[in-house]
Amino acid sequence: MKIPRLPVILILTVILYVSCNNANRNQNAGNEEKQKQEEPLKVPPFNADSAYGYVKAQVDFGPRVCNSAAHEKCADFLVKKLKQFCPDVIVQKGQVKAFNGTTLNFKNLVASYNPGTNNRIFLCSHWDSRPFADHDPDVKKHTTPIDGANDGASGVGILLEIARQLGISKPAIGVDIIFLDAEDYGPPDDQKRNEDTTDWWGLGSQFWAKTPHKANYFAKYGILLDMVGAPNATFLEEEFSMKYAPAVVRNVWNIAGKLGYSAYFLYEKGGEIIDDHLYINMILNIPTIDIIHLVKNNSTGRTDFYPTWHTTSDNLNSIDKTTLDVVGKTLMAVIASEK
Ligand code: AHN
Ligand code: ZN
Repeated sequence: MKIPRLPVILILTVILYVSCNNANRNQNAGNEEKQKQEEPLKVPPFNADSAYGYVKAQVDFGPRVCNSAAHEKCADFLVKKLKQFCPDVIVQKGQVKAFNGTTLNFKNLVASYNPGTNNRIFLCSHWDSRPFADHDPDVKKHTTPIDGANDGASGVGILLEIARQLGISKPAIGVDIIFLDAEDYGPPDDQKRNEDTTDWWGLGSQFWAKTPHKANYFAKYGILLDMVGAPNATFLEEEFSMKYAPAVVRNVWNIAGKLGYSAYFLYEKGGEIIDDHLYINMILNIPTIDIIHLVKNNSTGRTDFYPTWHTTSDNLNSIDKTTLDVVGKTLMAVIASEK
C-alpha cells in the first residue's frame, strides 16, 4: 500500500509541535508553583524596639515576685497597657499555696480579640519573676530574687507588642493574649527533697486551666513563650509540646523557616519541661506548645536551659532585640495564617 508522504510528515510535525509546547507550559507552571512556595511570607508589622521597651518597663519595676510591691505595680501597668490595646480585658485574681506554705496572691490577665468566636487561638507567657537565684554561681545570691528579663519579661514584652499590633490591624480570628502568674515559685534546687511533687510550678496556669476566665472556654490551640529574648536563642522541639501538640509545633516551625528563622527554630528534639503548657494540655485539653530556649548538652545528652537561667545575670543585658523580632514576627505570621 502506498502511503502519501506529505500529509504524514505534516501530521507528525504538528504532533511534535503541540507536545513540545505542552511540555514547555508544564515546566513554566512548575516554575511558577516553585516560586510561589519560595516567595518569602508576608509578615504583618511587629516592632522589636517597642517589644524591648515593654521588657525594660517590666524589669524597671524590680523583681515581680508574688506578694511584692513590684508585682502589684507591674500588674497595674500590664492591665493598663492591655486595656489600651484591647476592649475586652479580664483580670483573674486568686490565691494559691506555694511549696513552702506561703499564700501567693496572683493575677492572670487575659485580653480577648473577637471574644465572640470559638475560631480562636491563645498566646501566653508568665509575668511573675523567680524569688530566688538558686542557680547563681555565687551561692550567697541563691536567695536573691531575679530580674527575670528573659525568664518572664521577654515573652510578655513580645506579647504586649503583639497586643498593640492586633489593636491596630484587628485579627481575622479570635486571639487571647494571656499573662499567667505564679509560674516561677517552684522549690529552690538546693532545698529539693525527694518527696517534693513537681506541681509547684505554673500555679497560675494550673488555676486558669481548672477555672478559665470564661465558662466553656475553647481555643483551637495555644502557644506559650518562655525565655524568648536571649541572643541567638535556640528553640528545640520540647517533648511535652511534641506529645500533646505535634501539628502545632510543625506549623509554627515551618512558618518560622519560611521567614528565614531556621537558625532559631531548630528541628531538634528537646527534653520534657514542666511549664505552664503542660497543665493546660493535661487539665484543659487544649493542644499547647512551649517555645522555650533550650540547649543540647552533648555530654549528658539531655537539654539544659540557657546559662543565666535562675541567676542574677538574667537581666536586661541578656536581652537581644533580634530574638524578640524573630519570635514576634513568627507569631504575627502564625496569626495571619489562620482563617
Ligand atoms: C522546672 O524546672 C521543673 N521547670 C521550669 C519551668 C520554668 C521555670 N520556666 C521558667 N522558669
Ligand atoms: Zn524560671
